Amino acid sequence: MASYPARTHRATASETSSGAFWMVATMMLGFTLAVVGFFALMLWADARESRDGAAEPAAAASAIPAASHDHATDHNTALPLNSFAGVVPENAAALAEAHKAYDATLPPVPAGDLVKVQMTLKDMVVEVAPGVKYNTWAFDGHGAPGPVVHVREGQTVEMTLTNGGSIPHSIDFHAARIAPNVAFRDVAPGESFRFRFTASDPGVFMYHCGTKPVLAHIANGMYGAIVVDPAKSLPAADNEYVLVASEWYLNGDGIKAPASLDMAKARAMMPDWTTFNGYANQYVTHPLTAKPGETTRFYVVAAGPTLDTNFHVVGGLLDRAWVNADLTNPPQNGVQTVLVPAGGGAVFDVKLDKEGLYPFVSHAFAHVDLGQVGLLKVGNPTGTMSH
Ligand SMILES: [Cu+2]
Repeated sequence: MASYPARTHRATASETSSGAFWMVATMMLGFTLAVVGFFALMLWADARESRDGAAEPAAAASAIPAASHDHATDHNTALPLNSFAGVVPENAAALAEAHKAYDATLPPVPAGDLVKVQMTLKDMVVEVAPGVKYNTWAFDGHGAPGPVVHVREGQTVEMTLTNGGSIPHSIDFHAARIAPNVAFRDVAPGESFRFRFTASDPGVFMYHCGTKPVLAHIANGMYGAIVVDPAKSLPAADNEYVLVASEWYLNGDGIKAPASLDMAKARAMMPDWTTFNGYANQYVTHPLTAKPGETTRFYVVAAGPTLDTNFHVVGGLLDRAWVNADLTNPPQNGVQTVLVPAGGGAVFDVKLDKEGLYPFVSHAFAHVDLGQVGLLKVGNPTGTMSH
């Protein structure tokens, strides 16, 4: 049997001198790096100073109304960014009470094989929170979101888009299988454009303006939901509500004068308000309703423009969850929170047997803090919700 004695290593004269060489070389290299590092630091400080200097005209530019493309394509993202989160006038509670909440009720499906949808775009001021005004580019003069479109699988949608705004816009339906360069093309101000698509896939889908920069067009309120019922009906639900989640990026508090888009904050994903159906906390003041034991169906779209929504009902479970709004497969059952990605949707059934106030939220709690919370009022409970 062969044996393998342990090998020891003894430095030879030539190895010793080469070791000394490497030691000196390493020291030299270290010194060089220190010098280069120092100069790099100086250059960085210099660049930072000149960038800070450039921030002033950029801040002035942010006062330009949202309808300006120059502002939307301004790539300044200098920090710090001013937050207007939670800034409301003193009479906010009264204003919230007086606000007419966006009707979340799912409208009925029109009869016939062809569903004609007509929207006229309009530049308009809306409120995104009590007393907080914002310059939107709105689909169909509704503010944001645009109207809910409700069709059945197999129906044809004929969309007529009239641009009553001041810059080009378009409409992109996620429910459509269609060449976008044709159907989702820009429509110039004063012009109309019509296209058709067949609603071949059931679910709840986002629609939005797809004109560049899309971030600015969606952030300015150009989004909505289309619900496509499956040909084979879902289990019956007693109440059906549509919630479009989105976030707002303001260049001012919007109290004295309407705010416009702060593109730097949109890029930095630093919203001032996050909402269901365009207005912070509106269903806290004006809750959605159900009776004890009823099944309530939520069609949820996360319009973004960038942030997801983590849908959750406090005090309940999502009894049925059609994740990603895939209505062709069985739902998941009894789940707590489901991610609705930006640009995506999901359908949830919630059955609540006990009378009470049940908050529905994005469980990413910064969103709740910024306004993405509502209440489902089951029965006629007494008292208020403490959180
Ligand atoms: Cu647009």
